[in-house]
Amino acid sequence: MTTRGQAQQFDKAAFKASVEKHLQATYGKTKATADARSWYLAVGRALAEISTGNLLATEQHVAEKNVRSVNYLSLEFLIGRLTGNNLISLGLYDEVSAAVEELGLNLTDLLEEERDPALGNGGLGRLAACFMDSLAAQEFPAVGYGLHYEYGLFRQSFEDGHQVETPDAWRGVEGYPWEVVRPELTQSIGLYGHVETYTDENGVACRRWVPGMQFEGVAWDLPIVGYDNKSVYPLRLWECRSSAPFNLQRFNDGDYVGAQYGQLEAANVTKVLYPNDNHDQGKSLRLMQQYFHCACSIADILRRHEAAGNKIEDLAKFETIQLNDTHPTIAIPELMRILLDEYHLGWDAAWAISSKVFAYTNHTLLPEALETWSENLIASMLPRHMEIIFEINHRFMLEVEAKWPGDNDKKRKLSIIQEGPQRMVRMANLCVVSSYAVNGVAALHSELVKRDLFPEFNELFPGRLQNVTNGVTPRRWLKFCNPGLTELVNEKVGKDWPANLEKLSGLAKFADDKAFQKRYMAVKKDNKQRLANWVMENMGIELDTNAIFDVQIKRLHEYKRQHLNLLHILALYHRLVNDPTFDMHPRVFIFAAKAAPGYALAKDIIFAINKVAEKVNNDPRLGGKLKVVFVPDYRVSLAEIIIPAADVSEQISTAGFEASGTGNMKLALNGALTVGTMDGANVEIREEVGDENIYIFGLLVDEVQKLKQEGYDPHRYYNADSLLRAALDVLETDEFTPGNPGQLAAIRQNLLNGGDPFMVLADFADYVKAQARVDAEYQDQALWARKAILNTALVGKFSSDRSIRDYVKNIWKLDAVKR
Ligand code: 26Y
Repeated sequence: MTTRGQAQQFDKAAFKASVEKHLQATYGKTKATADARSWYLAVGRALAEISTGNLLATEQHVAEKNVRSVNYLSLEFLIGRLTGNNLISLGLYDEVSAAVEELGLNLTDLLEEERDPALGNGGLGRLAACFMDSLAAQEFPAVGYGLHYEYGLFRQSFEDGHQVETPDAWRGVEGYPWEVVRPELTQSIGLYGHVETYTDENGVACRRWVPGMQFEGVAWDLPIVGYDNKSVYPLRLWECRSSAPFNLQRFNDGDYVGAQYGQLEAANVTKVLYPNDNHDQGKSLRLMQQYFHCACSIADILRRHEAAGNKIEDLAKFETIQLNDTHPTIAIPELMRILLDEYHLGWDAAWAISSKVFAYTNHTLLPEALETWSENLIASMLPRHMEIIFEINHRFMLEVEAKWPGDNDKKRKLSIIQEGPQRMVRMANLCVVSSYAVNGVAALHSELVKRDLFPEFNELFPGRLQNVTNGVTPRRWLKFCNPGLTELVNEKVGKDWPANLEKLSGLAKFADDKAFQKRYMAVKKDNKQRLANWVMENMGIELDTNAIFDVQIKRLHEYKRQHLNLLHILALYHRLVNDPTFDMHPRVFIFAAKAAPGYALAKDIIFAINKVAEKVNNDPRLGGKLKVVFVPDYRVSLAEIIIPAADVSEQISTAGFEASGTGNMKLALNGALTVGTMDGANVEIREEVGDENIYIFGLLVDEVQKLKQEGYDPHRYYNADSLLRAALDVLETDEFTPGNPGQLAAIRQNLLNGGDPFMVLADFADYVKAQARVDAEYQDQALWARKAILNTALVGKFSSDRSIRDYVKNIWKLDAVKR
């Protein structure tokens, strides 16, 4: 990795001195007492000094230019480790590597000391991180706004095959070296209380909120370092603290312990990331988190706007706010409240601003993931916001009446308020009504948003519903995680592909070049060896790098169908043991996934895969043909090892359920061939790489929907397919849980008697066929190499730089500001 034109000036002696200074002054260690962790911290701090300087300078530069910015609001930013990535963006990887070597250290080892900041669950949070990277790389002015959780996503281990969760104190005792606290940006945030009417100095009756509780929001900035440029943007994370050390009144009344309650409660607000992915639970503390996040962020946006000397009427000219799913929806009534009650604008003036500021990204069609909050909860926690939501809805209902006079079904369906024993606020409806743009995250998904989720909104607001296909940052997901392939690619297409991923298409002409194929496959083999070493060291399982490395890495969810993968493994196992005519190329099935702690079936699936792994990995009858590895504690830094080592990428969701997927893009970029359904971005990956370079199987969206309507019967498939029967029935035995039959039966129960909600059985036979094609074609190494090379070459579209340019052009309308 070499230095490029825009790279940071680097003074090695000064850098070493800075590291040694931090080792002592910041972390209290001498060279004699320092361990690897303290050295990593000191190196991190020394680097952060550079990026913080650039962050403050960029902030000032952007403010002086007074240009339009995007504010990306997200409850999750799954950024992963920053040190290695920032070194690449700064163009200092080799320089710092040499500098730390002179201190007697190895950079690769030091980087392993960093804990992953796991401030997100999965795809949605990781997308936010890739987007920040691409905004900075292309210098589109941006601020990321999130929460400074004390504990990130739980850490996962296995005990006798069962998932065990432990807290993730990602900052450690010493704090995270890359973050900088910004006390001057502190915000004061209210909750609860009541709304009152008062008369202003002009004799006008006004409404205002009198909160019953006050919190403080403290800003922590993480630097998002622009690749090959001098811009650094803030990822601003809010930490909740109690405003006063205690409630003075109660303290004076002698209630010392009660007086500290505020503090205890405030400490809870940003204590921990909710670990649910695509499943709404409606917990009141979560609403508190959402409001705290939005109130701090909106106040900070308005602070910047005013500091630049801009008028409030011009807010939409200078600021746009992207809502990452509905999680920050409460920002909408919060901005309206401030415009109405603090700036004293009339409703129409306030709405004219607000409705041009917000844009909303939808990430899911799953009904259980669409957020609703009870009116009672909102009214008690945020009484003024509830009034404003009612007013937005009232005016919207008039629009619906004008469009479809007398049609009460339409009103019921579109209303922001869902009627029932408990009235509920539909956050997605509030978003669509209040945003100037709404987008899905892949072409198919966006079509389904228009056709199935919001058809009437699409009629009412033509052009509002759009598509922006997701992408991933090529810096982290190729250049940083796959140095071997990076070197090959540099040689063939030049070194500017990390900022221009379409340039990878220049590789296509080498797809049939035998020498290139050999080198490409040699890189893959090295990467497989690196993963095999990791698995040996951490799990004690030996892997043969001649085997096909087949990976499924993503959250554990029924719709993602890890159990379909499992049934295929059971089918292979059954054949290897019982069918002497059956043979296959050795294959290693690699899983990594966390299950939401309350999601019983997801945990059952993890347990089943672990139990099958135990048996299969030690069964001498299989001659080492089949290995199953469930890697614990899936996280960004593990993905960085697994993805470059993958031959096969499992993207096997039921068609219509995976909005996009982004792991599919990372894996294809690193030369894994996709086995996938026509779902999410798989459809577009197929379009790019061509049908012969991907293994597509399974029902199409319309077939899934039709089958469901006609009455889907899983028994039909069970009765017709003896291999499927064998795979399912073995789950009732004690084959994998000796002495304890039935421990894996819940999965079979769900599929056969639970109605198989995600049509696993319907897709089983076609999946097995697709996998047989993988097996056959892998044996022809030249053919496989060609396909893998073409995958790397042809997925340039899936750079998050392109996604961001789509947002900029079609939604945000920003100009780049070069530093
Ligand atoms: C309501 C709450 C419990 C909730 C929390 C997290 C709901 C959803 C989520 C997370 C959703 C998520 O990660 N969605 C994924 O977003 C990716 C980025 O767009 C998509 O690639 C992926 O298909 C989608 O499942």
